Amino acid sequence: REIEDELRTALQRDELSIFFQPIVDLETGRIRAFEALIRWFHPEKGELAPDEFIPVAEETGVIVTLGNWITAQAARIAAQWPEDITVAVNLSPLQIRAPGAALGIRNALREAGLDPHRLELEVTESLFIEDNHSTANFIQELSAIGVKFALDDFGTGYSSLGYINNYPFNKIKVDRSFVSGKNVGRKSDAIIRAVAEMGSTLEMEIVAEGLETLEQVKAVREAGCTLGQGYYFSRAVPDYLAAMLLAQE
Ligand code: G
Ligand code: G
Ligand code: MN
Ligand code: NA
Repeated sequence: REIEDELRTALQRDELSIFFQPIVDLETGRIRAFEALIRWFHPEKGELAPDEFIPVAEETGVIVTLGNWITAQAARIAAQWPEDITVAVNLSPLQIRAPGAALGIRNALREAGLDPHRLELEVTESLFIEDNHSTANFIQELSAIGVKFALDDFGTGYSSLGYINNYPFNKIKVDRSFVSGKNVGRKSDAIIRAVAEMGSTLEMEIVAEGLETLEQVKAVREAGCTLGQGYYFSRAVPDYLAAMLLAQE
């Protein structure tokens, strides 16, 4: 596959870069974290969205090398931010199941000099469909040194409460389909409220994703979400702009 070969060389050619989208405290309006989101600036095709190449990277196994690079870069940049700001990195199931996955993360942290508490790994429910030892070990080993875990895209997969019961998530990210779009209404609002209620009891932060309007921000804050993310606050921006946003706080 053409895109596969290109992806292998994209790293060496410096075509990939990491953007950062703020995650905002809905009470204070202050930035609490940034989610790292990969971008590929292809010399001929222009900007490629992760949806166009992450699946290829997963199928071909390139995701392991790519993922290690992303975590290392994100950690290096986050190490320059104030100490109370964390960085969230998305992990593919395949990356987590690969041999030495936890070691790769630990090395990235050590090389960047980033406190493990300042790294949050975002995983989706699809990770647990194949419930195996390597997943459980990965999560246990890293949470033992302080790395945080967030359950991403919550509500789009199996949404089993068993995952929340069995794993040490400190955050749940409610999928943006509950916040915007044609299926938003009384039902989605009640679901967000229920998740937020659970979050407050279990001392988990609840992030509302995909916030695009002030109306949505008010609604999810009222429903009990503690954090928000979306174009209303900011798109994902290059690292120098992330630093500027922090300087303005
Ligand atoms: O960045 P959006 O901007 O387009 O991202 C689209 C999808 O790609 C999201 O589901 C997101 O989780 C995923 N994604 C973005 N960056 C990364 C990354 O660094 N690693 C992995 N595994 N997925 C990513
Ligand atoms: O699956 P994950 O949550 O990691 O993906 C984040 C994706 O959501 C990225 O593609 C990011 O660019 C996108 N995103 C972030 N904020 C918004 C928003 O306010 N509206 C929409 N439509 N997409 C958003
Ligand atoms: Mn995510
Ligand atoms: Na998400």
